[in-house]
Amino acid sequence: MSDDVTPADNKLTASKRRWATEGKFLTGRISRPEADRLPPGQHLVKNWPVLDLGQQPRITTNVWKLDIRGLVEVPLTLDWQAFTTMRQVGAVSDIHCVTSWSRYDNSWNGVATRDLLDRVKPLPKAGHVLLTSYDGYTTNMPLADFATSDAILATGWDGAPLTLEHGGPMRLVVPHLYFWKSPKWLSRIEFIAGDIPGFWERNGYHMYGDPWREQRYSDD
Ligand SMILES: Nc1nc2c(c(=O)[nH]1)N[C@H]1C(S)=C(S)[C@@H](COP(=O)(O)O)O[C@H]1N2
Ligand SMILES: [Mo]
Repeated sequence: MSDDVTPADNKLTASKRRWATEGKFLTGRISRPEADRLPPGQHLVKNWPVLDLGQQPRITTNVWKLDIRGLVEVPLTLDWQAFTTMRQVGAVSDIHCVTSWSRYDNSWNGVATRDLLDRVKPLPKAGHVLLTSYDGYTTNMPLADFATSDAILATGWDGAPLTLEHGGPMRLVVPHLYFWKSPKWLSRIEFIAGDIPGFWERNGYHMYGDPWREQRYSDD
């Protein structure tokens, strides 16, 4: 009997530790009744609006690369072949845009941020990530948020390759933050110690951007 208990306990302890780490930085990740699925001030749309700085960089997969730099043990540059041969996962999540639309049940596929983190091994002093895209867009977030279990480096949506207008060939999706924190056409992930504001964060948006606390603008 006790032989069965010990491994199970270890597994449970590991899970609990992981849940505690995730929960530490997050609100809105506890399960909610369906009626509370829409964050305050949001309305539901069925279409999928396109929002960006107006320039959609056309990066073909033969020249595409992703740079992972900064406070990591193993800096990496991945080309399309190397990236798409990493373990592929699916994730279904809701989109909440700061301009007040939300879209439910988006089905993504790609590489889990956790699998990337396992490869590059962030150093203990890495507290945040600064993300840069092929159109010059930048955004920032705590490492703990980048590392959530449903955050995905997405190459597909709804069973098809992600379209250019929505960030193809690859975008990040971090569903528990407003959608401006999900950079399209991602090209670089830099691990940094302290938080550095990205494009919208320097232009009046909130540094963190939790839809459940309506963290839309920086003076909130
Ligand atoms: N590279 C890049 N990523 C970006 C943006 C951008 O301008 N450039 N806009 C952000 C904003 S404000 C939103 S709401 C979403 C929109 O994504 P969508 O066009 O796929 O709906 O992308 C985010 N990621
Ligand atoms: Mo947005």
